[in-house]
Amino acid sequence: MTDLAPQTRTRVLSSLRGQRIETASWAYGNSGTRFKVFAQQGVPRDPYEKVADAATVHRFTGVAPTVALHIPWDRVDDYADLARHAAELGVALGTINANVFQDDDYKLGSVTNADPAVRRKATDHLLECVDIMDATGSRDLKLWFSDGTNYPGQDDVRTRQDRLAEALRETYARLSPDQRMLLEYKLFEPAFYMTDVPDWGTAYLHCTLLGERAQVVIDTGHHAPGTNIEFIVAMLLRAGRLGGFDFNSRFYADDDLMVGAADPFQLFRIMHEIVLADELDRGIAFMLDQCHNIEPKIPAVIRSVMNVQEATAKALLVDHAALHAAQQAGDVLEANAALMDAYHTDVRPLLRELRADMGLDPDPIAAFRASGYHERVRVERAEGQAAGWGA
Ligand code: LRH
Ligand code: MN
Repeated sequence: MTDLAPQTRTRVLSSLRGQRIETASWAYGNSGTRFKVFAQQGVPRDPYEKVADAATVHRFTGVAPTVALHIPWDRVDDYADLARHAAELGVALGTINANVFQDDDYKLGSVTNADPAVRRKATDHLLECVDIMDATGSRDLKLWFSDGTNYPGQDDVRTRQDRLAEALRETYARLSPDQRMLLEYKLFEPAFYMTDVPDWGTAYLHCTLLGERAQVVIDTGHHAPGTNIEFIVAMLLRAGRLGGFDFNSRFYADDDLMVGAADPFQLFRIMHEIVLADELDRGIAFMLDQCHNIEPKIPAVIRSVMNVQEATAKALLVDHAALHAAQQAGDVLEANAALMDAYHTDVRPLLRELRADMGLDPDPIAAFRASGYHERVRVERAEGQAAGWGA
């Protein structure tokens, strides 16, 4: 990209070099739909092997130094030892995800259940996840609740919110000053009438009642079709409550496809709001939350990291001065053009240059394929039970 002004090139390359994208341990395991889980060869069998795959993604991309864990899918006897294993491989353990959506007791809800014993059990799991954060050194506890109802009248909406608030309050009080609670919302599924945390407004309200370190997570697959997600990004940034993203993409519902695969323009518009607010490296957790049901998993995660890099590079190329001037002048077409010019810029040569500068192969996927890593783990991991969602 020879036509970039030198200071623009320097600014964009340094921002991209400092980008941090967290991958998900469960993306390396087998996953599928209610119809079928297509097992793949070479899939990790335990959290140690999942961390090794995450470290491989970081080795070839240079910008994915942490991996999120999901409890109990990633339960181990010694979390400090797992953290040591990660450090030896050049990565660190990231966000701890609680799981109160796979236990028979949670059929009618976990922290919102009418039965106080079930609520106690669910809240104790959230507290256990904070204990794990203390052992792994993780900053963030991410909470997604599948809680909801399938039929009108099944349960009382406000009473369930009171129960949810109580569990969040007790868990928030357990956090230490350098730890955060990230509350994730989702419109529907597995509940099909009402979800107790269905949208950003509900998540935001609960966070404001808890404290500064309670922040909202935007999972890009959790909205009604047609939702303007970048508007939600702007609103939560303005309120200082945007804690992070679960990046993925979808054509219909919570498809958990590779981020940027279904709607690269939407990902660009989201990263434009982040760059415009100068919030690229100020603590927002940029996480991938995907399932690679039919495609090879590690190359899919590498491709996803590259998609986020490309959207970010394009957002960093928006001429903010021209955009602002056109907006002030009410010049609709010029303002839109300021974004579209950046979006239509082929940033792949710049990213190849960045990787070369970072001592990496400009083509991470080709480099991974040439590394023989997959062939090696396919043999090493032939025995034993491959990891999965255990649903
Ligand atoms: C729920 C969700 C949540 C996770 C799970 C793996 O759909 O997005 O973030 O806990 O996927
Ligand atoms: Mn998610």
